[in-house]
Amino acid sequence: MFTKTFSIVIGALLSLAGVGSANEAEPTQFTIRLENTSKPDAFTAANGTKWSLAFSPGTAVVHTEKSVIFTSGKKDRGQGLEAQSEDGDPSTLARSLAGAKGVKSVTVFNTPVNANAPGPITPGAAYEVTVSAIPGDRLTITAMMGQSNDWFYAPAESGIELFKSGSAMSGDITSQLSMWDAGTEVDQEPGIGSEQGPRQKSANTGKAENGVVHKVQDGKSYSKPSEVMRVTITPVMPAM
Ligand SMILES: [Ca+2]
Ligand SMILES: [Ca+2]
Repeated sequence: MFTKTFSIVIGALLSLAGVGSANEAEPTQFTIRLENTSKPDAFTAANGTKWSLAFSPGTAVVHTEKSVIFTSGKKDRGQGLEAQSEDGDPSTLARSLAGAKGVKSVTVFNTPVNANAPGPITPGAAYEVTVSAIPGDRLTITAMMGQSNDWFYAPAESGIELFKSGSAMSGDITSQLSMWDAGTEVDQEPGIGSEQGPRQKSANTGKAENGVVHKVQDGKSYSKPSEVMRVTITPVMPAM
């Protein structure tokens, strides 16, 4: 009697394990929302000019390897992070990353929610993008700090874990982002620099920096993602 019960229990456990692994092989879809929570004219330059913060189009990259886009303390790899950070143009970066080792997908986001055309997100506006992933996958998103020479928002180079102990991540992930300097263009004062995104005469204009990718930690609110943006991730339940 005991033996029979035992084998029934084992059989049930085995079939549960089978169901579990089938579910794990099924990718989870995630909606990522990046919202500009800053206020219009929130910032004042040294010369008294008021300016608003905007974030550029960017990439949402699902990857398995760490450091697929940059390495902190090393020079930019020349794969498009420069155009992302200086001009708010993620297209070259997206092309370089597509099919790269350890990269599973690259999705460009460039059109704000409820807008008809690509453009930056101004205060109150948001981008939304959907990616799919399985346990073990990581997420990196990139977007330019639009009033800078070469600053971009991204998580640490290892990316954000999309699953914890097999469960899909959900909620506010803003605290996992930082603001980085790509080390490719010499910085001017944010919001008024003549060679910055909104004011430069054409793309890729400005004094070359020949520096390394590094975090910007100047104490300003726009350098702290949680003070100027909200990034949330929501697993989308599969249709039954
Ligand atoms: Ca710089
Ligand atoms: Ca520039």
